[in-house]
Amino acid sequence: MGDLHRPDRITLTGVTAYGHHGVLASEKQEGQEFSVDLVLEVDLSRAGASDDLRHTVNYAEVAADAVALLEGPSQDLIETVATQIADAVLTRPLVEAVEVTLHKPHAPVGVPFADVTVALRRERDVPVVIALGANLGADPADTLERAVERLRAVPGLRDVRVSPTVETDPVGGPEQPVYSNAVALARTSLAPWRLLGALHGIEAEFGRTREVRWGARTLDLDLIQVGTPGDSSEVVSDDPDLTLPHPRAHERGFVLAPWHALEETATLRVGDGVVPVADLLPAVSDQGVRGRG
Ligand code: A4P
Ligand code: MG
Repeated sequence: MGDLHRPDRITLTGVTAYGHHGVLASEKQEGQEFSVDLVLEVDLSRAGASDDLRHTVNYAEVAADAVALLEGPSQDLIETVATQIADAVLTRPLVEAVEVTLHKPHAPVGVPFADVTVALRRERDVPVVIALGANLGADPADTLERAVERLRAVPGLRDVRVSPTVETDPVGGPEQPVYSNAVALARTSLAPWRLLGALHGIEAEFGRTREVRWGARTLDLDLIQVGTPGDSSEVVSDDPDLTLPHPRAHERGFVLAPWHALEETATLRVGDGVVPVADLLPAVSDQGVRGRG
């Protein structure tokens, strides 16, 4: 989304269904027509370049979700139904915000009128886990501190909290210096792909170049997990450009130990299961993760 104030949008108007929402018994029994307009704020740059449906939001699925709620269990208030529709739309990871306008043109108003609507906008708000690593430059631990300041400045990323920094022996790759590692937790409205773009931007600011996989680096920022494992906010992806949860996090002490130090109750998806991070620690205890003096 080039312009923060003019995000890319998908608009769907006049999605209509017969429902039974209303305070009056007659409304609940007989029902009436409802319709909904949706404005989805979605980053369309990747889909625009790839022409791949997986890189955008399928508006047919969104329309079906809205119809299911319009036709679904009777609510007294259209405010409730509009909120339910917003929440359902926001479970799609590419949607950063949604505006819902719900029309009830046959409401029992008692005077001639054309339409009544409620309109609301809701933003995506999910937890994220970001791993930081550095083993080049004058002071890798200082690099991590400055990187956290940059994370705090990313629009759409809030409540950034950071673990103590640990010193860790390198895992994999060629022979290379000891790492400083830390883990940050935050909440975000950003789609995972856009958050990864922001992380790559910060890596570049710190002079990161990509030559050797698993090789030494001034700064590495990895997305470990998006959403809460096991609930509707969780994002699972096998896209090689953005795999979630991070495919190696569960076996890496340099991620698990600082994460657990920050969030004792943390959980991580491993395959089909959701596992407390605490339970993964014993298997990585020989990886050489040390607190700093
Ligand atoms: N990518 C896919 N999924 C993700 C994700 N969840 N988060 C893609 C971030 N990137 C993801 O990453 C390569 C590509 O992975 C990216 O283009 C992205 O689209 P990279 O950061 O360029 O390369 P990398 O860091 O060398 O690879 P990777 O796979 O991130 O490596 P790891 O597994 O993170 O290992 N030892 C210690 N002690 N401490 C460390 O921090 N880090 C590594 C890197 C190795 N050994 C280490 C440490
Ligand atoms: Mg990386």
